[in-house]
Amino acid sequence: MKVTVQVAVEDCTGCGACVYNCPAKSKANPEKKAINLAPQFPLRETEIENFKFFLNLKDTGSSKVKRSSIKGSQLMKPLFEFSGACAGCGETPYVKLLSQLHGDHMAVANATGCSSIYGGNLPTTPYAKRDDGKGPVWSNSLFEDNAEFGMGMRLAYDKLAEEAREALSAMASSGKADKKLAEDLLSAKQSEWTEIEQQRGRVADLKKALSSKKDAESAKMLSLADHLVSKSVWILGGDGWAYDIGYGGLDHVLASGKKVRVLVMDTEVYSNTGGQMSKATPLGATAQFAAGGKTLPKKDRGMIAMTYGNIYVASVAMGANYNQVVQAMAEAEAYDGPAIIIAYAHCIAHGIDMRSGMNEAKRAVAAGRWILYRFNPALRAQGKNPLTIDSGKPTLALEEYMRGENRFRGLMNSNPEVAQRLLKLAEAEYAWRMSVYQQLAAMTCDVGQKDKVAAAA
Ligand SMILES: Cc1ncc(C[n+]2csc(CCOP(=O)(O)OP(=O)(O)O)c2C)c(N)n1
Ligand code: SF4
Ligand code: SF4
Repeated sequence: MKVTVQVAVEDCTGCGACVYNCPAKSKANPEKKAINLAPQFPLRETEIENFKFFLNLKDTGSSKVKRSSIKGSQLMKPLFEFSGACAGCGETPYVKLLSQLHGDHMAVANATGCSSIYGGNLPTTPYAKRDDGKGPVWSNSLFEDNAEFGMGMRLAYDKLAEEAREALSAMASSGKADKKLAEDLLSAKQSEWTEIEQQRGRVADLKKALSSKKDAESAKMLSLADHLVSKSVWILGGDGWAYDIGYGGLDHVLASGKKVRVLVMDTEVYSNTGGQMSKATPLGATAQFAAGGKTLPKKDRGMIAMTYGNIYVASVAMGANYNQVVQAMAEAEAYDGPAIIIAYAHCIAHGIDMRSGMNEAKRAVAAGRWILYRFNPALRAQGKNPLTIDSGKPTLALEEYMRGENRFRGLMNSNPEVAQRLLKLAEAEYAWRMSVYQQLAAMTCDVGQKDKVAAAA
């Protein structure tokens, strides 16, 4: 397969991330890559035309690719584009990927924070739609109640789907709707995106049949028909929301057992208000309100969610393992219950060269500071250990990693004694945390659940 990457040159922020991360170098001149930065003029003139041509290409991606793979997902049209985030932001790649995987039937509840600002720079929006008009719906709620806001969306969708199903059953029984079509609509599996597309086809058939009818029952069914297609509610926000201000509500919503998915973009500070310390700020980092370096460890948000046992939990870092992020987003979507993904997101507040943000994520994982894992309760029911650790043993000294980011290095320069003490505490903390996770992942989990779960079904 041949692929062309077409840059929307008028919207390129010049962040340089694509060039930095591009693995394809010219043999003759390693400085030259498959994608390179150059002054906008005169390139802009020709590239505007090329981009117009690109936009007019028919989108054939969805039927031919395996969406839940790295390559397949990247051939899907992003339904999140041209946001107002900082150049090279570490949050937006997660939202873009999510929109490629599930955007066509996704409803987003967005906590206030950077993601609500770049995600809702009204009157424009970076959220987009497919050629057939399908795309994410999005709304923003308060910093302190966004999980509850998403839960409200879930309950509303569930209620509308229930009403639609009841109305269709009644019409099929009274002969006002085609029995076979109604049966297919009511029994359709919709866990795979291909199944969702098939259901859309059936809904279109139903709507066509109803459109010529004038009675009130048909009109009601017509207004409810789209709710026969399953909707995926994704609750998005930053660490300030998920670890601190919205924590109680988020815990409540996760404990409800409802099918909601949560994506925490963890920049480890309150980014949107200038980088204040949150409970996600790592030990030894400086931030606003932690000018002398944070002396306490990062809250383990994922571990808290795992203690419930029935919540899908993943910890991911795109720059360290792209595949694992795609896998986690696909598994969270497929899981029949609540799910939370905690995603490492680099940010201008970290004091790094933003071109290299993906590499910083890789370094955080290599230093053992960020563990990649997936906890899938579906495995528990099979007597298997639900926890899979996706990152290996640390290969990078913590001190070396810390020297690479201003948020740690600042303290190393200004107060080396305190920095050394915090470094030792951090080394102990990460070794302990890794050991706990490894032991949990090695546990024997077959204690007869399989039979008990089967008996309860
Ligand atoms: C109750 C409340 N307190 C403070 C604010 C101001 N505020 C808006 S966004 C924000 C920071 C959000 O941080 P985080 O959740 O980590 O998201 P990020 O900006 O890092 O993506 C704050 C403090 C607010 N909107 N509501
Ligand atoms: S990654 Fe950055 S430099 Fe590359 S095309 Fe996108 S905005 Fe432009
Ligand atoms: S402040 Fe950080 S999280 Fe917010 S848009 Fe900028 S880089 Fe992204």
